[in-house]
Amino acid sequence: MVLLTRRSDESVDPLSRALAPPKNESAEQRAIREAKEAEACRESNRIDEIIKQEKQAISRKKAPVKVLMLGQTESGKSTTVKIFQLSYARQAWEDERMSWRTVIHLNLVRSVNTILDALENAPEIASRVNLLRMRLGPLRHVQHDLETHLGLTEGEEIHAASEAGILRRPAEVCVRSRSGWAAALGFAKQRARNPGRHSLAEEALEVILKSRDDIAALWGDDDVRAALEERGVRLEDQSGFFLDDLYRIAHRGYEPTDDDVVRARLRTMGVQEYRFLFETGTHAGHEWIFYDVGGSRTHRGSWHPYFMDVKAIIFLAPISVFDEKLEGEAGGNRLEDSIKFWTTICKSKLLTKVQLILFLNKCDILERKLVRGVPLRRYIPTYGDRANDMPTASKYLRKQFQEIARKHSPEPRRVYTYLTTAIDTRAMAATLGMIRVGIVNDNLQTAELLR
Ligand SMILES: Nc1nc2c(ncn2[C@@H]2O[C@H](COP(=O)(O)OP(=O)(O)OP(=O)(O)O)[C@@H](O)[C@H]2O)c(=O)[nH]1
Ligand SMILES: [Mg+2]
Repeated sequence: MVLLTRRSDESVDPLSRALAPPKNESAEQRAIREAKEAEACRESNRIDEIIKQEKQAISRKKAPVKVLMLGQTESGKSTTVKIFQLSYARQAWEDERMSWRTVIHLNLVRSVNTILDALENAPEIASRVNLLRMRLGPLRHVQHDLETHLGLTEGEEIHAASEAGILRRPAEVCVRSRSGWAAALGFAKQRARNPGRHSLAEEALEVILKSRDDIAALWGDDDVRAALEERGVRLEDQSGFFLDDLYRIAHRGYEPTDDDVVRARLRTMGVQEYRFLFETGTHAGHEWIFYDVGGSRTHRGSWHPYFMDVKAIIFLAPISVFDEKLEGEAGGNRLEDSIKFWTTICKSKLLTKVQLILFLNKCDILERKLVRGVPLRRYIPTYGDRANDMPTASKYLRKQFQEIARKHSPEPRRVYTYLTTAIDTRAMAATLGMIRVGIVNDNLQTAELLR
């Protein structure tokens, strides 16, 4: 019996014994001891919490933040990714700057060829304009040469890119590599190193330089402007419009500015991936991956695999397109197409946990159209007698998009909506800055409040 008792004493954990209250402890001593123990416990919990948060931060750092850009073609997806690059991957931006030169020259030539196309069946134009048209004929070849220089021949890509277009709109230059526009621009660089190919781009530039005054005369001609107006061709509102910067851009020493690069048009084909690694700041070491998809309807099927793993979707709906038709034979209203697409995304059960960010884009063009007096209600009868101005129209459209999300989402969810002009570099960078913090912290509500 004695032996058993002794064994039992020995089996007591030495730590517990050390922590056990002293024998003969007074009530006062006990109260002091318990208070100290409680304080120690609180401190320990606090340290545990800090360690847990640090662990979470580390694992968050390791897992890249994936963002999917969605929206119809020309909605501004690639432009938004460019602004992100401009803001947070400055080195890559600088490395690519000069490669955009050829794309911008091509954009310029494309605008001229659009005018020439529009004038083809314009018997009313004066003989001086006809003369200009003949003199500018070689720019058709220049377009082809620049497309070749950028790795686009008359193959499948061009065919897919042109897809009829608005009337006989010239084919757009496009990029279809998974590694983004860098690949197409890299292709241009590679060709520049090859003397034979290099001369192709240089020769194209020489023709543009020789045609400069004729281009200026064509674009400045009142009859030409009237003919374009009559045919509903508004080049200023089209992508990659550089005619107003002709003498600055058509120049041997031309270096694209940040704004030029943002405004340059390079159509996306397929799905491209852009990786950004933050080098400094609170998010140093953090990697972001943007999936930028080609928005034309023929490409929408290829997006699904990218839905799975993304933290956020930035959906761009260009709200200026209320009076525009879809490209190609499908026809239909472009705003309606955007709304249908938005509805599909809101309905998706796969995406209920993904943060949805909506950019109602191209507000600058919308405002210009409304100021010109293009009536919104002609295209959207439910707009009724509301004022045909920017504050009323943007509020109305915002409400419609939000209402779709409310009605069609499988679960109640918050959609973070912004009125944007993606080519307004500064404002867009500020918006993306807020969103970036919101996405990382799963707290877009704060980002919204910061507006
Ligand atoms: N005026 C104006 N132009 C814009 C705006 N956002 C984009 N653009 C221009 O519109 C054109 C098309 O933009 P992108 O970003 O290439 O469009 P996208 O959605 O990537 O198009 P796809 O690659 O065909 O799917 C570019 O020339 C942009 O500079 C905007 O808010 N206002
Ligand atoms: Mg694109």
